[in-house]
Amino acid sequence: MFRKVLIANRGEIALRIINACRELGIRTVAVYAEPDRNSLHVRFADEAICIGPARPADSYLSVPAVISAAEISNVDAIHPGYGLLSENANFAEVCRASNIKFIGPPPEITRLMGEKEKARQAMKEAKVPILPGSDGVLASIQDALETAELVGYPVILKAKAGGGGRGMRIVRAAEELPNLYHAANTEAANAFGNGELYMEKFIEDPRHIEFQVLADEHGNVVSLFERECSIQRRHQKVIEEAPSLMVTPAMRDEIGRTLVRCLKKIGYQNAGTVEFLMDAKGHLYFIEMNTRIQVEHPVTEAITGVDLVKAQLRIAAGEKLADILPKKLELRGHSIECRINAEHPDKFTPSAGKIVAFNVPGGKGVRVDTAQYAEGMVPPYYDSLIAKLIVHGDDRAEAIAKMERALSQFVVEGIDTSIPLHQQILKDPDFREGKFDTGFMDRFLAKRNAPED
Ligand code: MV4
Repeated sequence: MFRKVLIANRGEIALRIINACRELGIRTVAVYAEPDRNSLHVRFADEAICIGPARPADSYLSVPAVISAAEISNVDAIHPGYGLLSENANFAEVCRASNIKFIGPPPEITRLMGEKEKARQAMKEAKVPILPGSDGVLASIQDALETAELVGYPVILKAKAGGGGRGMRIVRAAEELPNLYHAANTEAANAFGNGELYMEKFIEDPRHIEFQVLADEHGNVVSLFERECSIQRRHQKVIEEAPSLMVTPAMRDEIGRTLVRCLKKIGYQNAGTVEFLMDAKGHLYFIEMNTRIQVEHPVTEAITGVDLVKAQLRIAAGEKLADILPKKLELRGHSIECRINAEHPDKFTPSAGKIVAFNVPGGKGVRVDTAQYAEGMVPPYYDSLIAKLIVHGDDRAEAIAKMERALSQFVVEGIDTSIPLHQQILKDPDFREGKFDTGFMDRFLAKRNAPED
């Protein structure tokens, strides 16, 4: 096992990784930007190194700053968490060249999955269901028009180098296509330095369902079932749960087996998430793969009992899945996560400043992942996520009841938070009945903000 690991992240995920290392007997090195000097990840790591000023490009996103800290502290490995450098293949390559283990897949795999159209073709070859669309990138507007005729409108143009909703255009008719192609092409070229586009059949208001996988460095792969993340606003997830109400045991098994076969073939390593869209008929289609630990990983931990961050560390240290996981993975109960953001619950404006009161709920089946505390500061420079509230019940109804109880006991004073928003969503009849898709938040906010009576 590693002797010492550097955590190239901040906030709740940095603390989450420190906790896993501590329990495995691994020493930890935190890195931090100046505004984070009083953060808990700095306090609870064995060592902490300031790597620069507030601006992420000059601190948490700076490859030289992070690598220098790793060299100075003489670590064996770096855990990147999520966001920041976690899906930067160049960073993983620099780690390799510096003889530091990057805790994640090899850079070649990260690069493959970052090229969305290549990932799509790799999944297609392994019989993972994909949406009808282009074979490879589109060569021209003419090519796009011909492909769209074959696929049938509406279609969606996506950037090969994109992901997460940036640089996409929905095309509903041929006459709109040239302008939208141009717009997507220009936007992608500016945002990602690569304007190449591909096309898929557009699914109206899909559900977003993702499968968690683990792969060791000896060719073994397992599926840890799915999470449903359809409660999103502007591509930011708000509430996640596991399992999905819409995935039957037969589908879970079928997709799981197919992914295991596919990822063995690709040579995948460490933790990963395979994203699917579900159409109104309940069919699942691959859209992209994330090569990192995700924010919502705790709902999978709740229903499987597996510590995914410990698994990442043990896999990266060369252990086999058979020695890490229980003999038979079983899905138990139902888990829900609410993302608590430092933002106004109605206006969604960010809310930075000093937290004056902070009470975290507890009790059976309640977990809070946070690096915040009373008198702590929420700096204005970073992501607004300040805590994740995760519950685990015997079934979905119990999970909802637990979440409502826990939210009512979660006190954050001094800044605005999304706690009241979560309380409103949990009361919504469609949410409670599981009748939702990625259009839920827009409908919910329209109802809430302009009630008929
Ligand atoms: C789609 C789609 C409909 N059809 N692709 C948005 C983020 C990126 N990961 C993929 N996205 C979408 N791709 C096809 N062919 C609709 C979305 C989409 C979406 C997907 C998941 C969760 C929320 C979403 C919100 C709007 C659009």
